[in-house]
Amino acid sequence: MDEQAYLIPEELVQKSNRRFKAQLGKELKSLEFSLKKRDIQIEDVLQKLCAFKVAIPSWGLMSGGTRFGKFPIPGLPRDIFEKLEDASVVHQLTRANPRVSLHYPWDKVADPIALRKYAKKMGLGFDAMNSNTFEDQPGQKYSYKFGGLSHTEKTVREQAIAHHLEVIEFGKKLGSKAISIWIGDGANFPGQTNFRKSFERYIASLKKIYLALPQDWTMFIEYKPFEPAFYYTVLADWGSALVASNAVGERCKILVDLGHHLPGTNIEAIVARLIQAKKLGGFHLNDSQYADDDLTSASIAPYRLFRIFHELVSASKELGKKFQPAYLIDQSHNLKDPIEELLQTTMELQILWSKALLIDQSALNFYQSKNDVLMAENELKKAFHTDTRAIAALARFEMGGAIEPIEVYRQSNYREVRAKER
Ligand SMILES: [Mn+2]
Repeated sequence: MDEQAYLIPEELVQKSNRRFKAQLGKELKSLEFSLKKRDIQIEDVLQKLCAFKVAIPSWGLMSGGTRFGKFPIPGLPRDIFEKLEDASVVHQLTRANPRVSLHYPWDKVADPIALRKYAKKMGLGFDAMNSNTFEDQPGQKYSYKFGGLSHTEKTVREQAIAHHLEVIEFGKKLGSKAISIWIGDGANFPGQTNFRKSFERYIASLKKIYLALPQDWTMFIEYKPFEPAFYYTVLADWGSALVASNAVGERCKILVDLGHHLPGTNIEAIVARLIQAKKLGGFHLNDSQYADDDLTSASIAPYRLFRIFHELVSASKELGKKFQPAYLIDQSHNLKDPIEELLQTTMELQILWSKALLIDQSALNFYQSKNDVLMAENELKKAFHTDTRAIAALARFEMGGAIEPIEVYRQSNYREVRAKER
C-alpha cells in the first residue's frame, strides 16, 4: 500500500466500501459458482485485472468541447498541478490510473523537477509526452498552417523537429519514457500536396527525432483518417503508420486511437496485424458513433471494445510479459464532470478487460480449427454476456480503492470544495 497524500478522506472510502461489501460478497459468490462450471477461478482473473493500468491525459481533466464551444463547470483545474490533483482523485478511487500523460506546451512549467515531486506526492507518475505542431504557439517563428514535420520548407520542419526534442528533454526530467506524435499535416484539396513527397518529408523528420530518443524511450506515432485536413492526411491509416515506423526504427511504434477509424472499420483486425508486425505501441481509448467523437469508452460499442481487448488478452497469453502496450484514455468530456467521466471510463474498461480474460482460448481454438462457426462465436458471447462488474469492484477494493468510485466522489463534494478555491 502506498503512503500518498490522497485528497479524498480515507475514512470516506472505507465507509462506502463497508456499505457495499456485503452486497459485493453475494454477487461474487454467485459469479464464482457459475465461473467454476467453466473452470475459471475468480482469483486468476482478479490478479490479471489488477495489473491492467490506464493513463489519464492531462487534457481530459478539463471540460472539453467542440469547435462550436465549451461549457466548463466550476472548480476545474487551472494548471497542471491542479490537473494532477484531480488525476490523483481518479487513481485513489480506481487504483488503475497511476500515470498522467502530458501535453507540451500546454503543460509546460518552469520547474519540471518540482512538478515531478508534486506528482509523486499525489501518487502519480508520468506516461507518454504529447507534442503539438497542429497549432501555432505565441512567439513562434514559422507557422504550421501548411504542416510541421512534413512541411515543404526545411525551416518549418526544423522548427517542428526542435519542438519534439524540447518535449523529450522536458519528459526526461519528469521520468516519462515515451513521446506520442500526432500531426495535423495534410491537405484540404486535390492537387494541394504531393502525397509521396510529403510522406517522405514526414519520415525524414521522424528519423531525426528518433536519433535524439533515449535508449529506454518509445516513440508512438498516431494515425488519423481526416481532420483537421479533410481531403488527405499524411498519416491517415495503420498501413501508412506501419511503413513509417518500419522506416524509422524498432522503438517507433504505432498508436491506435479507437476514434481514428472510419465507421465500420474492423479495428480488432488492425490490432492483430500490428501485433503480428511487432509494431503495436498502445491505445488511445474512447468511443465513437461516427468518427473522432471522443465519447466515453464503451458508451456506444462495448462489444467492439471487448473484441479489441480479446485480441490483446490472447496476444499477451502467447507473448507473455514482453507484450506491454500502453493504454491511455483520450476522450473529450463535454457534458459530464471530467473526474466522474474518467471514473466511469476506467470502471467500464475494467469490466470489459475482465470479460476478455474470461474467454476460453483453447475452446475457441478448437472450434476455429473445426470451422464450427456458431460455437466459436459463442465462446466470445459467453464471456461478453458474463456480468463482471463484481470482479472489477473487487479489484478496486483489493488495491485500496473504492467499490463504488462515483458514489464516494459525489459524497466527498470534491468539486464543490475546489470550486471555492479555484
Ligand atoms: Mn488520440
